[in-house]
Amino acid sequence: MTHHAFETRLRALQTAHETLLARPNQPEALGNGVYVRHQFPVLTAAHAPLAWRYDLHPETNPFLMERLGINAVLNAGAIKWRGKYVLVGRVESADRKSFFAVAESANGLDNFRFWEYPIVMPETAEPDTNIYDMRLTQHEDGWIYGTFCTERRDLSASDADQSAAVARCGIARTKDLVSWERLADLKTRSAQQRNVVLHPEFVHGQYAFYTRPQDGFIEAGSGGGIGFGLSASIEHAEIGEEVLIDRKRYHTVYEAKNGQGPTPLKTPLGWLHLAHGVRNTAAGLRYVLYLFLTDLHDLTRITHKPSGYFLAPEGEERVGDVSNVLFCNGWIADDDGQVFIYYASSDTRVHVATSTIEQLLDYVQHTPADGFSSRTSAEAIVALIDHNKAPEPVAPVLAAAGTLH
Ligand code: M1P
Repeated sequence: MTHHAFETRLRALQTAHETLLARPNQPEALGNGVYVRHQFPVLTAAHAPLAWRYDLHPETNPFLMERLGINAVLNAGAIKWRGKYVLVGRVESADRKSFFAVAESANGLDNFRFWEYPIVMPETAEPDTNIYDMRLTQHEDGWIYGTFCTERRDLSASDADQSAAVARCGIARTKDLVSWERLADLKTRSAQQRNVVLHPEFVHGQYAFYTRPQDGFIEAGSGGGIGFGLSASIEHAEIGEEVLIDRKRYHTVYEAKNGQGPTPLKTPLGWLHLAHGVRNTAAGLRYVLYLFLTDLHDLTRITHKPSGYFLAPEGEERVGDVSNVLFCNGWIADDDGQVFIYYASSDTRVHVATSTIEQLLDYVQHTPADGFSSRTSAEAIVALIDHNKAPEPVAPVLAAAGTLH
């Protein structure tokens, strides 16, 4: 390639990249009144800076070819930080390994730009093979914590089995999102853990964790659902007793397994949780997102849980490396009540949907709970039809169907 051709190709790459990053992200037209999706993903593999992927020197890369491919950007933790909307994305290289990288935007909707360098996470004495899905918690102790999955090969597996893995919860903390202090992995009685989230406040003077005990790497098995436990130490976090707060259940959207999403949001009515629920289908696992509310003082008590999903894969969200998946481990609530929900689709890209605390609380309070049968689903619709027929509806909509878990 001539010097001129190299320069022309470089300018074209830079223009395409800048056009992608700078494109405005419009809200969808109508929505469902609960949240508003936005037109474009906020982070994709193509958002990765050119300097991460290309050797930009004509002498060492005469064809200006991509040297290090990025496969996907997904499952991002989120935090409002120094006035910016900040995501810690799971960036997956072409070699399948994930790492974390910070991207920020001024408005939370578009123009997300990665910081110059990705995070090189310090390790424990037992090196990680793969790390992913960071939840960010601004804890009242003054630190920002990242809890994430650390995956290592299952050393008890035979040589023939190169897929067997052990998932544990890694913990790191920071004050600036640049320099991270790695702490010991969380210890629990479960063989494996994924989707572990640190609660932002002390509970009975201890650190509180949402957990997801599981028997195997993929199957939650007897793990049962989203758990909760306390640890006196964060440097050597260890949970003795795990209480199950949200169980998987037959013929629901969280029949096969579920997992806590981001750090719950404190509201006047309770702690608002976003979680993912998984069920099996002939086409494989389907991951959707759902909401529930727990008591402000008893964090193990669910007070409201709408039936079914809150957000499910739609349109292009349905297709990707692991199709039919929505996953969310980051949301941001602004002081004015605006909520930015950063969800990933099909393990490939990150999107944003916006709502408000007021709308989300209305949704969790007034959507009927699951009656766990076809009959109760039909009855909930009949109650709504009858309510809509009344000339002057005065009773709260759907009150007849009940809202308590
Ligand atoms: O592939 C879908 C998701 O699968 C896992 O989630 P869970 O532990 O609930 O099954 C995670 O690996 C997650 O990263 C991934 O998006």
